[in-house]
Order: sequence, then structure tokens, then C-alpha cells
Amino acid sequence: MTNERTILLVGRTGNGRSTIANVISNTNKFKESEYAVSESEGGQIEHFRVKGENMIYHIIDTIGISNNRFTEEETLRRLANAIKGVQNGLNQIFFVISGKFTKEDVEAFTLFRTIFFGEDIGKYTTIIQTKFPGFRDPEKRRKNKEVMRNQNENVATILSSCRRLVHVNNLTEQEDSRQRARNDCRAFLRNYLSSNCQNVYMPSNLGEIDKRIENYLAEKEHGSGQQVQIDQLIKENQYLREQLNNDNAQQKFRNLQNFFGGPTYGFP
Ligand SMILES: Nc1nc2c(ncn2[C@@H]2O[C@H](COP(=O)(O)OP(=O)(O)OP(=O)(O)O)[C@@H](O)[C@H]2O)c(=O)[nH]1
Ligand SMILES: [Mg+2]
Repeated sequence: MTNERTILLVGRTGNGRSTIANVISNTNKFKESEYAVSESEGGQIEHFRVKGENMIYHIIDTIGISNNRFTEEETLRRLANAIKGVQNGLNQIFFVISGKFTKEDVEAFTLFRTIFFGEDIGKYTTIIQTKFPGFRDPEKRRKNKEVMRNQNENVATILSSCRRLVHVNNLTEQEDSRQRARNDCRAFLRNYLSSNCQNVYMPSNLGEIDKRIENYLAEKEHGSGQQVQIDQLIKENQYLREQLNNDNAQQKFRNLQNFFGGPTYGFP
């Protein structure tokens, strides 16, 4: 058995991927985006060992979905390069959400499943929810999971397809000078990785990622083209309805005129 673990961090921009990468590796090599600009640009890989363990960890931080620096196409290409670089497979994907499991997170997860991985992505994926102050309280974690499950069918499906939902709150040094929250997170995740993530995931058809990206972008363009047509149809229908209402109203007006035998007042 190989004494290596490879972890891939993915998710929407700003959700806290680089922070988790720093916390797990106990470094500050990954740039945490303190300001409103998305920081991670591609696949940054760092390696670390844990004292007392005969294991080498490789941790890969990726560019965030919906970042404010690159187009969607450029983002997908950068993600593709990072994922294609994982030649020896992955032990764990951390899909990072922050606060709530939003509609955009559902879309991002779907993108990873359909373009980069496959139906079995969930077996190797742990969802990490950052910015969760109640992370130490089992009751709060349980309640949060329950609320998420009841939120909508898509979220419930993703949650049950993945291995686990983990809550953290990786506060900065200014927020927590003793860094207790980060230390707890590191201890938990390192233990989780060393004791749970032995299996290696070799995503199939990695060679076809570029084709899938092209298809996705083409379909999207086609889809938005259709949307323009639909919007046009709605506008036309609205115009026709207004015309019809107008015609009907004028007809009613004429009928009233005839009924009263002269012009009526107050008609719009
Ligand atoms: N309170 C709190 N803040 C967090 C947590 N995780 C990250 N942050 C903060 O959220 C901001 C974004 O964190 P990053 O780790 O840079 O997020 P990212 O997903 O790597 O973002 P990009 O690479 O820019 O797409 C930073 O200011 C972090 O300090 C958390 O668990 N709790
Ligand atoms: Mg980042």
C-alpha cells in the first residue's frame, strides 16, 4: 500500500479552500483572499508530512468557480489542467461550501460531476462547510445538516451521495489569536485523512475533459441562444396581448357608446 494521500480542494470562489489548504498543511503557502478579489489562479500543490506518520500528503488547491478574474472558459481550462495533473489518483476531494449550501454550490458540484469526474464522485468527496461558528457543538452540526437536507431535493441528493459533511471555522489570527479553531480543524482533518481515505480514486476519461468542456460551453451558448428566443417570444406575446386588450377595450368602448347613444367620459 502506498503511503501517500492526495487531496483536491474545489468549490466556489471565496468559500475558504486556500485557508483549509493552509490549515491542513500547517503553512501559509496558499494565498487567502482577504479582499474582494479571487486569489487562487490554478492548481497549487504542496506536500507535507505529519510527525509520527509514515505518510506523505499532497494537497492541491484549485481556482474557484465563479471567480472574478477569469472567464468561465478560462476557469474550466485551468481546473482541467489541475485535475489532469493528478496522475496517481486522488484519495479525497474536499468540496468547500461556506455558510449555506447555495443554488450556485449545487451548480458547481454538478459541474464537477459532469465535466471533471463522474457519477461516483460522491464516494470520494467530503463536503466542508466553513464559517460555521458552532462547529464544536454536535447538536448544532446535526441541526444544520437536517436543515440542509430539508432545504431542497438537489442539496439532499448531493449530501447523501457524499461521504460526510464536516463543519469548520477557520478564523484568522486577528479573530482568534491562539488559533484554536484552526488547530482543531487541522487535528480533525488530518485524522480523517489518515484513517478514512485509503482508497484511490482514478477519475475515468480524464483525456476527454477538454471535449466535455467544449460540449458544455457550446450547449450553454445554445441554451442562452434559446433563452433569447424565448424572451423575444414572451415580449411578442405581451405586445399581442396588449394589442388584443386594447382592441377589446376599444370594442367595449364602441359598444358603450352605441348603448348610451353618444360619447362616454372617463375612458382611459
Ligand atoms: N470566519 C471564517 N472566515 C473564513 C473561514 N474560511 C475562510 N475564511 C475567510 O474567507 C476569506 C476567503 O478565504 P480563502 O481561503 O481565500 O477562500 P478561497 O476559496 O481560497 O477563495 P479564492 O481562491 O479567492 O477563490 C478569507 O478572508 C478567509 O480568512 C472560516 O471558516 N471562518
Ligand atoms: Mg484560494
